[in-house]
Amino acid sequence: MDHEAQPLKRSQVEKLKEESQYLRHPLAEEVNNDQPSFSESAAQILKFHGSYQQDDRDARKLQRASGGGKVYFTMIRVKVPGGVLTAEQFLTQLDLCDQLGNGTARITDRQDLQLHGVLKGNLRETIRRINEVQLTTLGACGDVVRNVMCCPAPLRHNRVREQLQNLAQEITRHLLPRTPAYHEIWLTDPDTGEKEQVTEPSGEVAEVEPIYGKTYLPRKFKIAFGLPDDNCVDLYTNDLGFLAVVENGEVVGFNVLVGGGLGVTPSNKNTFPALSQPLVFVRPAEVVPVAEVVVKIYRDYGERGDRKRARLKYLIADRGLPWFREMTERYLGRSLPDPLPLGVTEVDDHMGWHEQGDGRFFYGLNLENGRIVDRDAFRLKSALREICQRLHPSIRFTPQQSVLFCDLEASARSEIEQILRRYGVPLSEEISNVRRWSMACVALPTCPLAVTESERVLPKLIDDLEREVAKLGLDAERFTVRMTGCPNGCSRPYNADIGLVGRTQNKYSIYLGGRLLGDRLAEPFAETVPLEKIVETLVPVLQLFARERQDHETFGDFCHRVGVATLRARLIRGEGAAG
Ligand code: SRM
Ligand code: SF4
Repeated sequence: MDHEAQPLKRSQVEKLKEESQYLRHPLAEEVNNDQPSFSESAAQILKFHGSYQQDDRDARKLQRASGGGKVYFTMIRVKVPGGVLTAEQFLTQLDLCDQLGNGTARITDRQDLQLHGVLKGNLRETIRRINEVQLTTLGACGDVVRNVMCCPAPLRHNRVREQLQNLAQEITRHLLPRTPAYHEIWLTDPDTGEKEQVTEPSGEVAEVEPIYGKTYLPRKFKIAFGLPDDNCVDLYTNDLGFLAVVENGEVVGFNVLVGGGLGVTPSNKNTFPALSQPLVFVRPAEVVPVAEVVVKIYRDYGERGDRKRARLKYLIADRGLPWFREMTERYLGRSLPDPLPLGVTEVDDHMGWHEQGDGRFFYGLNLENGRIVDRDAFRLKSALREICQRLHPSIRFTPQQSVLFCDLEASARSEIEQILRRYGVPLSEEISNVRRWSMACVALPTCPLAVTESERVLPKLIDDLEREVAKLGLDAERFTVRMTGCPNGCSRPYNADIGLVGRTQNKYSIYLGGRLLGDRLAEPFAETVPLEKIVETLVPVLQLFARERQDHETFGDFCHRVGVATLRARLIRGEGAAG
């Protein structure tokens, strides 16, 4: 490590990581005690093992009134690289959410699966059973490489998707934390004494975590593989993106993009959302070594004193892209060619019925905000269970919180449709475009950082919005509506056509001018709009769009062309409503 890379000031989390002995202490001591919750230090280390300690924020008031404290539980994030899993693996997760969780699961917008409401006493069994079916939670959270995203569509008319998936799986394996602590804590029986046979790792960093070192990364790190004609992974929001260059049905290389990230801390004016920028071009064989190098530069030079400014995007903003390229080439030991002039032209959410190109079919089912639940007549969880049990499809999770049932015979179509109808689940084809392209983050009641609602209120907002959109004859339009319960940006609102960012209780900032392609940041249009006023604030903009759009112009492109500030000024003057 270069001497100028040595961090001067270190945050408390940095000290915890160092003292944890490769993510072991004090978690290992607390897992099996009879306390209902973890200490703050152990909860911090627990994140690296794929789990967050939370409490039910709806219940807080009641508990306070009855003189009780918070009732703690955990959320467990199961890592699913590229969103690929088997029906049996999926079924196991559905069993776990019923048997040891709160009866719901959630497909995330990074193709993972979350189990919610797992009590501390059930954590070991849950993680053990996840591992029993060859899935892991290791590194699903924490300051490491998170789930690697990749287009999930099983399109087999050429090798492109398979090549991307293979690389996503390879990078995942290569950059997985290697600490034995995970196995020791979750997968070793504490009663058999087998645990004692596991030796404490020596102080030799190279032996335990050759890539991460003993303090891991300064912050989370996100990687995705995308295609110019299908940016379904929202490539530009990742710390590191690989944009495929395709020739004659083969991936011949990638533009390497660096420095995407969306989290904002409004009290810190020095934080901002950023889209990644092209750095170099690499051949497929160089993807893994270059990813390792980028991770190592970030490890060595990323901010370790202030966690709010620790993401790669700030290192690149502070030092500049030329510096980052020079470092990449220095760490790699050779120079790399310039990136090709390449952008993205399309996004496919892969919903509905498709031929795979190998005689089989896949069906993309849109799950509203990824939440898997049985609620009254809407019995999505039961429907998913029955589809998996009867048809044994391969499963893929999408970066839009939805699911693909893959490798099906043509005859499966009517069976899937019948099952969905029987359980009151709308088919993707029956869902409006507005809903289909919407996403909400989790927010209340489990997310500790939420300042307001998101997942629980977006469906009703979409009901209202889809009516207005239909009235304007815009129902065939595709545009993204993404809502969060705080400015951290988990549903990626800052590059959406319409971004709704929770700012304080029941109030949201509205962002406009991003777009479905995901390659442009949105701009603030209105501040602290009450939830019930959001649709009426948007309608005049949609009216202007309906009247003034140019040929094939999308909503986001219209807002961007006219200018978000101009739109605001025109609406203040009362334009829009008068058709
Ligand atoms: Fe996120 C923190 C949920 C994708 C930016 N995110 C959280 C936590 C863990 C809250 C916490 O730290 O205690 C949320 C747990 C809620 C709960 O109760 O389950 C949470 N984030 C989610 C998920 C489940 C949202 C979803 O509806 O799908 C997504 C899980 C993805 C996964 O499987 O790994 C999720 N989060 C994202 C994304 C989008 C993406 O990665 O494509 C972003 C923006 C991109 C980025 O990273 O910049 C994102 N989450 C954040 C941030 C802001 C980070 C920053 O740089 O400032 C936080 C806060 C933090 O880390 O301190 C956060
Ligand atoms: Fe929680 Fe905020 Fe992320 Fe929503 S955006 S899940 S409220 S951290």
